[in-house]
Amino acid sequence: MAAEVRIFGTVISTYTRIIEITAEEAGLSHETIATAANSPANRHPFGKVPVVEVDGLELYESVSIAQYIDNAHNGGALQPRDPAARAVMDRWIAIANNYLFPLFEHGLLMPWIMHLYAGLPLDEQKIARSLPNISRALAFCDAEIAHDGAWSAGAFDLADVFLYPMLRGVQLTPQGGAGIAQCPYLSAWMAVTEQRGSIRATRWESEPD
Ligand SMILES: N[C@@H](CCC(=O)N[C@@H](CS)C(=O)NCC(=O)O)C(=O)O
Repeated sequence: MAAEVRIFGTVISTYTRIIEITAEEAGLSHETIATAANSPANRHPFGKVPVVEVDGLELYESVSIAQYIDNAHNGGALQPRDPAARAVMDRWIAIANNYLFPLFEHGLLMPWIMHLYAGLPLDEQKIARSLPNISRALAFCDAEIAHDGAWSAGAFDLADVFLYPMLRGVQLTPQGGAGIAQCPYLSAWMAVTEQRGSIRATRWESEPD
């Protein structure tokens, strides 16, 4: 029988995992169909992944997909009802999508992915150029958690769903792992979050147990 959520995306993609986590949280079966971002098979109009089939709908853009799954199948449990808490969650998802992901992806993750999976030499100069900004971003997250809990102050919500895979990808690189280790509040949040069932169930193959 086909899974309830069909996710067309690359297997080690941050955004594919965001949707996998959301489906797990909603108790929906899901399968990921390997689809390269810029391939003819990909139906995203801007060549991104994932594209998702659920309830006879074809959805793209992860905020929209995650909110749909949570609203339609999880009673909105991953979205605070209180307007102020909702604004905090939305702000952190925007920070994750607009600032953190591009910084991490281009400056650190892609150089490592191209090295490990495409056999190219590691672009150490690009990483070195990006590290100061990445360190500042990690320190910002750490200070925000220390100050008022930031996105982690309330119950587990969509901000956690978006931020964990982004930060986990960073943590799995030598430079990112060292950077996060210097951020005690961020490290503590990661250690707690990685124990959650939906996070454990969606671990990348490359992740150690
Ligand atoms: N705005 C998109 C972003 C998705 C995205 O950037 N996905 C990455 C993979 S994690 C991608 O498609 N990268 C390929 C590329 O940019 O060419 C969403 O929210 O779904």
